[in-house]
Amino acid sequence: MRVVYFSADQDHAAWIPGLQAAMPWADVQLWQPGSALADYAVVWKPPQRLIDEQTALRALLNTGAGVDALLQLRLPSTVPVVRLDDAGMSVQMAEYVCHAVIRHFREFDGYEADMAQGRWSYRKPRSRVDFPVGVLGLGVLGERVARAVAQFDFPVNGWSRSQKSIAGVQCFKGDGQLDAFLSASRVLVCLLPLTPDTENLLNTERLARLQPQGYVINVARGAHLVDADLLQALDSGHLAGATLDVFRVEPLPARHAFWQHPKITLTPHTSARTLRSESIAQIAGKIAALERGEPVAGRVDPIRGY
Ligand code: NDP
Ligand code: OXD
Repeated sequence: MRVVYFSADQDHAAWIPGLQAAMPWADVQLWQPGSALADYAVVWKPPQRLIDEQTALRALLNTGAGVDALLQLRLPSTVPVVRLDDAGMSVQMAEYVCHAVIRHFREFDGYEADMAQGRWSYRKPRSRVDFPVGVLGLGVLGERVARAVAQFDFPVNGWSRSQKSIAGVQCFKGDGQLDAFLSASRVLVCLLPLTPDTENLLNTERLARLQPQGYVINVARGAHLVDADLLQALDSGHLAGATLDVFRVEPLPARHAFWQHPKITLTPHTSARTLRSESIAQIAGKIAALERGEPVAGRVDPIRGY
């Protein structure tokens, strides 16, 4: 069996030996224009040329959870697309989001600023019932995040396409319940896949539905959020702040207004990293299962876009 690997930004010198060791039965090669036909392609943001040339693929395996970049390409409808599911990312997301929620709720950013000025001062304790957290997307990552936040006794809401039932989380579903979900939430966490239905979802109208002094945490994709609408909601005082890990253009352009905004905390798309050894083990397991004709988790539905 032949497997080709290509990534726009991962270190192929580490991935290829790792994939080869996990699949001793396969010949794993870096994809280059003109590479021999393979049975499987393991990819992150591949060029259209890889898809066009590799006409014998039995599956495309995405080395990330989000498939928005891959689904931009013209893909043959007969080749299944399989994404990473979890592979060590959900615990990282839970850490990141809990950290951002607690930092805001406990005003640790304010304490850091005070202490840096040599000021020893206390803030009035706030009540967590006044900080309901809404998680957009209750999939592999969103559900883990919602459960983790609920462990700190915050009221937690979740929104997904299909109805969910998660202990400690009030679950809303579909477009018809989005407004009710937003008005029940003060802190909003985005963990949706980027699809035509979710692009630009976080606009002026939706942000205005959040409770006053709302807070936005975007860890999904930059294009879920309308940048100018977030800035306006922050500057009008309706929103108290935002923590952003993902951006429409990455790296975030040097002149972007987010860099200097006093109410915005930035990180460089690092909330949940692809962990190489976990991901390779999962991908090798999925290829073996596909070869045996068994179903695999993380199979993407190209019509719904995730
Ligand atoms: P999943 O596919 O497991 O979950 C997606 C969730 O979103 C599901 O609950 C789904 O609903 C819901 N959803 C999708 N479309 C809609 C819609 N139109 N209306 C309402 N709900 C919708 O994905 P993951 O949890 O694994 O990953 C989520 C995203 O996180 C990825 O797509 C990626 O963009 C991002 N990500 C970011 C990383 C980072 O470092 N910043 C790292 C990894 C991922 P239902 O359950 O009903 O289908
Ligand atoms: C992913 C990501 O989708 O890293 O896995 O953003």
